[in-house]
Amino acid sequence: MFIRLVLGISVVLLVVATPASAHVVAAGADLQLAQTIAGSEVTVVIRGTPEVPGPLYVDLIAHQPVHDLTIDLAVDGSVGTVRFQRDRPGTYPAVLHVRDGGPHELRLETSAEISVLPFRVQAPRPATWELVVYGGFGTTGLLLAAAIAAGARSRRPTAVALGGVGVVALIIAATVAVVSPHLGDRQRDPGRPNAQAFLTVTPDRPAVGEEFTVRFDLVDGATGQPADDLAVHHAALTHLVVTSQDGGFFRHVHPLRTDRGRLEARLTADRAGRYLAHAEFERTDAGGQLVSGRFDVSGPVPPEAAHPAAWTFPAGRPVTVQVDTGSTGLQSWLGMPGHLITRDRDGTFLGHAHEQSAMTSTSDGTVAVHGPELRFTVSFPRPGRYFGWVQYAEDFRIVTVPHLIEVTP
Ligand SMILES: [Cu+2]
Repeated sequence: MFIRLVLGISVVLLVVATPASAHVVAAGADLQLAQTIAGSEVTVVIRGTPEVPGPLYVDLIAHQPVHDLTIDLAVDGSVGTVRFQRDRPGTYPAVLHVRDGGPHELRLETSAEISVLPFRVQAPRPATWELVVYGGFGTTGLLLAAAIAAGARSRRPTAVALGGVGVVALIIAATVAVVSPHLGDRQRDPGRPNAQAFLTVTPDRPAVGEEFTVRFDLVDGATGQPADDLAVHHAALTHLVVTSQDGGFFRHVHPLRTDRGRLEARLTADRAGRYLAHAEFERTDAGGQLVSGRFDVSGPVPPEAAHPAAWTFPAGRPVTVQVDTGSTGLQSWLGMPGHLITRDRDGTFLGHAHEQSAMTSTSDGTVAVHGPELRFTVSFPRPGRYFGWVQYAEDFRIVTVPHLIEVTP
């Protein structure tokens, strides 16, 4: 009977426990999301909120090029405004207000663009299991003290009854204490399929120098509904890499979520020809995905793209390359000191490596990036010519250095 009671309480707790989410904003745990807004790389930092209802601190970290731009923010009906100033990169703070814990949406709006970012506020109150554990141990202590007192007065039946109830409380508290580390874990859903991605480019054949929109619509392959459950993956909902086939054009941007399952970025091409769009994202509980599409840009045929530095590697073997940035003031971008994106000539292969060794977390929670060298370990499955782009942040500017990579048999 006691065991049934204990199991019953455990089941109830499993049902009421809040599922873990990749978008959780809790006290002391900030959420970082990269967004490309009006051509600027912006890191949206939603600070862990100390209490609900209470203030929600949102920082927009703008990277160069920064233009004069007004961004309206809204959450839970509270609004704020941030005004970027031309050539003034850095942190632009805003204070909003949240009424309660649970799922929320942060809306960012400019005169031309809208993005809606889902996140979850974890209310900083004790979890149910904590109340049961502490309550159970507290009750045990009181009851056992009472039992001892009754025993001392030779009231044996009372002592036995109090002691028995005390033992039950102890069992419940101990059981919950043992299982509680697992209560917050969401059951992994192995059946969730990859999203199907549909690329739309508007206009469908952009011209050189003309702004166009790249849109990926993500659809759940099983239900046909928008796949709108993206986890935060390397500090963004989606990483979009758009390159020209000849490697001369490269943009790594972070599309806006303009609708359920819809991600959009605006770009301007500088050369005609075939282009490739690769999007990297991760559905919650479904693992990472890389999807791609192609489109053409019209205009005069450009001269062959120049890739100044060249590396030569053997195929099929990991190699570590060292890049000297010449800077000791590197900043973390997308949670890493450096990124190396690689692509083969026809675009069927896209690789993304990170430099992590140059970064350390300091005791106050900030990230220190050492320089000036960045190291990347990469391997290429097949021989051939590849393009590589090293990216890092310095003085709130994203630096991109193209490389040509010859992979030998
Ligand atoms: Cu990215």
